[in-house]
Formats: sequence, C-alpha cells, structure tokens
Amino acid sequence: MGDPPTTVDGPAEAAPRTQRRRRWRLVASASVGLLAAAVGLGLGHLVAGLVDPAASPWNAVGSNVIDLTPTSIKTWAIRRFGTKDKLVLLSTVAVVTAVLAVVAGIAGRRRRRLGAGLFVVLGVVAVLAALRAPAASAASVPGGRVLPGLVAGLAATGAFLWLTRLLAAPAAARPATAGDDHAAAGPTGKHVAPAVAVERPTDHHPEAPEAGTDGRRRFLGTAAALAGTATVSGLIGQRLARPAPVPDLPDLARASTAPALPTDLARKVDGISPLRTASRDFYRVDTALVLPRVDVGSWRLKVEGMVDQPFELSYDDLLRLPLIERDITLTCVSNEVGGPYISSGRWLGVRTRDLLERAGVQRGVDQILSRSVEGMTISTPIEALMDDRDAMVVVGLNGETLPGRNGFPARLLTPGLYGFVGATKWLTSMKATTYADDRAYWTRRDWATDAPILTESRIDTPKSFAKITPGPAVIGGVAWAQGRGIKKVEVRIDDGPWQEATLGAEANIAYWRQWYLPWDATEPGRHDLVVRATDGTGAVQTDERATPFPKGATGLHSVVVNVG
Ligand SMILES: Nc1nc2c(c(=O)[nH]1)N[C@H]1C(S)=C(S)[C@@H](COP(=O)(O)O)O[C@H]1N2
Ligand SMILES: [Mo]
Repeated sequence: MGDPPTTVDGPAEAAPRTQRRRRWRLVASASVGLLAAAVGLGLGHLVAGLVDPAASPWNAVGSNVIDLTPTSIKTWAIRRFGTKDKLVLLSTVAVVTAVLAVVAGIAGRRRRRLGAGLFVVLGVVAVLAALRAPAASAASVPGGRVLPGLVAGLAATGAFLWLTRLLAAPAAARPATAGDDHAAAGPTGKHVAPAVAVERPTDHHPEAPEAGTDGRRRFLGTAAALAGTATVSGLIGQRLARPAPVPDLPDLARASTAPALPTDLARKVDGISPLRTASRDFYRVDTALVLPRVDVGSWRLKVEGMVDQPFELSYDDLLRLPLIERDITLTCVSNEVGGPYISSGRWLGVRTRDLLERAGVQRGVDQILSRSVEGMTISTPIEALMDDRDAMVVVGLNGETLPGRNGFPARLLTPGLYGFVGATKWLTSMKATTYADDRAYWTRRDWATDAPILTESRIDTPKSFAKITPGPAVIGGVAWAQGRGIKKVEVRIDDGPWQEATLGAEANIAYWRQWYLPWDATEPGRHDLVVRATDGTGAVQTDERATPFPKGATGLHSVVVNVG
C-alpha cells in the first residue's frame, strides 16, 4: 500500500473531483429546468383552479393532444389503456414537459437566454393550448383562458433565471485566484473547465470547497422552497378544480315509472355482472380531461335550429316537465368484444319527443346536433329521438341526481344507439339540422354517422386464464342487442356443440340480459369457452371480427381456462 497522505492531494484525486463537479453541474442545471417547469405548472394549475380548470397548461395541452390525435392512435390508446387512457395521456404530457424542461435547463447552463427563451415558448404554447381547449365551465372569467398559461410561462421563466443566477453565485463570490478556471461557476459559467489539468489548482484553494458548499446550500434551499411552492399550488389548484357535489334531486313525480327489475342472476351465480350497474361502477368514456363545472343556476337547455318555436329551459323548468323512468343499457362503440364499456342503469328524464314536438321540427331535418357545455357535438338521427324507444334528456340515474361524470345536470340518452351518437353529456343545446349542414365531433373523425348497437355477448365468469378446480362450475355473463332484445345465448366448450344457456328474465329490449350455463369441468387441462347470442329478430351474433372503429366491434368473446 502507498502512503495515504500523499494520495489525498495527489493528481489521482483531481479526476474524480472534476467528475463529481461536472455531475453536480449537470444534475443542478437539469434540476433548474425541472423546477422552473414545476413552478410554472403548479402556479398555472392554481390560477386555473380559480378561473377555469380546463385552461391549466397541463390539462389544456392534454385536451389538444386528444383533439389532434388521429383516430387510429386514439382507438389504439383506448384499447391499450382502457379507462386509464386519461392518466396515461396526462403522464405523457408530464414526461414530455419534463424532458423539454431538462433540455432547457442544460442548454441554459451556458446560454441563459436560450434557456429562458425555451420557457417563454412553453408559456406561449400553454396559452395557445388553453385558447384551443374546450372550456370546463360555460361561464368563464374574462381572460380566464389566457391567465393560467401566462402565469405559468412567467413563473417558469422567472424561476429559471433566479435559479441559474444562484447557481452561478458561488464562483462570483469567491476571490479570483490565479488558475481559478471558473469550474465552480457551474452551469452558467461561460468558460467551462476545459480539462482536468486546469481544474487542479482550485483544489488547493482553501476557500473553494467552502464557497461551493455555501452556494450549493443556498441553491438547494431555494430549490426546495420552489419545489414546495410548485407542489402546494398544484394541489390547491387540483382541489379548486373539483366540481361541487351535485345537488339532490327533489322528490319528483314520475309521469311513467319503470317496472321492477327481474331477479338478479348475479345473486345466484358468482361473477356475473349485476343486473343494474351501481352508479360508482358505471363506465365512463369522454374527451373531458377536467369534469365540466356547470352552474345549475345559469345552465340552460336550448332547443333550436330548424324549428318553429325555439325555446330554452332552466334546470328547474326541466324538472317540472313530465318525467319518465327507464331501464336502459348504455354501450360505447369503442368497446372491444368482451370489453368493459357497457353499463346498465335506471334513468330518469324527459322524452326528447316531448321537447322536439313542443319546438315543432321543420321538414327536411334529419338529425339533431346536440352540444355540451364544453363543446362536444354529437349527431343523432331525428327518428331515434322521435320514435317510441323513449330517447330522453336524463336528469337522474339509479334514483339519484345524474352524477357529474355521467353528464350532470342533463344528458341525452338514446336507447339502441352507441353513446357517441346519442348520449351527449353536460348537454346544453339540441339543434334541429341536417347531416349535410352540420358534422359532429366524431363524424369529423371518420366514425360512422349512424351507429346502432350490435348484438353482443360476454363471458363474465370464469375470467380468462382462470384456474378451475375440477368439478361442477358455472359459465355466465351478459348479452345485449338494444332495440331487438336477446332471444338465445349459446356456449361452446372446446370443439363441442353449441349449448343453450339459461337466460335471466328480460327487463326490456333496451336492457342487457344475464345468462349462465352449468359446466361439469372434470377434464383437466386447457379449455376454450366461446359465447354467442341470438337477438330478437333471430339474427345470430357474427363470428366475423371487426375493430370498434368505425361502427362497433364484432366477433365472438372467448376465454381460455385451466382445469386442474
Ligand atoms: N360531452 C360529452 N358527451 C359524451 C362524450 C364526450 O366525450 N363528451 N362521449 C360519448 C361516448 S363515446 C359515450 S360511450 C358516452 C359514455 O357515457 P358515460 O361516460 O356516462 O358512460 O358518453 C357520450 N357522451
Ligand atoms: Mo363511446
């Protein structure tokens, strides 16, 4: 072994120290970028919480991504990430922002103006995104769209400049020494240590480590304070964005009630979807990153367009109209075969026919273009809203006020049609018009204009890849063909014959139907279970596979299980 004291100050030590310093500078300047972005996003989110949650830079950019993403990628994302698609999207926006922020931070180490300029650009992007994004509330504060992005941009740029100055401070405070190469000047130093050899002399400067440590401490303190500010303001903004709880529905007289639901087979067979979906379990599909905040006091439903007598209703007006109650199964066109985007509930609302008859729909009208408070548009064929399927403007679900996520204060619901052509949430206008004159959001993105729900069936139990103990088992699930009803459900096990399942009683033809088939699962090994439904017209569910785009998935649901 060598002599320890000599190695400490020896040349061998210089290399690691320089390396460490370089690493610190890199980490520090990257952190400056991240912190500046965090401060901007946090304060922007806070301001947005006060004026318009949808204008928060993060949400606004996310909404634009949703809006501009090609349909093919959107359907892939929905398929791949399911109801977590929004989380994935927002996380992606966060990661991309973080990468840009790190780039700005590192670039800004040597060129402060460039770094600051990048944050100004990010601020401008945030403002433009907010201007393009759908509003979360109809009554937005003037300038409310612009303010969050503006604050975010200014705060981020300011934080960046402040932190880079701090990072540069230690060297400036240090007495200049011959051979001091400004290595400790760090990120913003114009002359950065070119080589290990020149770096060495500073090692002998008695004050250098102290000054550096002191500067670092100040930098770290400020950084921590800014990180705290970013987090706290972000959380407060998030809190402020949360919509107020929906008011309880008053005791309302029903002009027409729904009969009691038949026996729920889920009580008999474990694992089948309950006959009625609990409101908290209801699937949710929409483009809103922020739940629209609707002030019921100023909210109006307009019936307009090619009608003799346009009119508008307040929330109270709507509740005073004759209300009907119906059990209806809602389905999303994006639902894959066997997928989860289907739920059934008891809906309370006003017949669209009543509203449209009161307005007097003119000749030539072939669609109602409905609009939501945040700007979604949906086209529904006029017949579907006028015939006796009882399409409705819904105000209640499962005996309670329509929840915010399902469209409070009011939504459209058209039995037999997929949600994207008949179930506008946060509804605010119904315009009588023509397909030639007006195109809805999804239509412009190449989805079908008219999309009746296809006949489908799903195996709820056993789950795919389940391990089953040999012995008696039960296969069960739901089947639906809104508007036609379900006549028969059959199950095939491996290469066996189609076996008819036992059906639950039919609630109505707009509602799904439960089914089950006892199975003597004695043969160990892998088994394929497949289901198919026959609808009320006698048509058998096709085994031909089609993707959800553009008018609904087809094919048979199958699961693979293991007995043993
Ligand atoms: N305002 C608005 N309404 C909307 C949508 C939307 O994105 N925005 N999505 C539609 C789609 S595609 C479906 S499937 C249903 C889903 O309704 P739910 O979330 O209550 O289940 O809402 C429809 N109404
Ligand atoms: Mo949908």
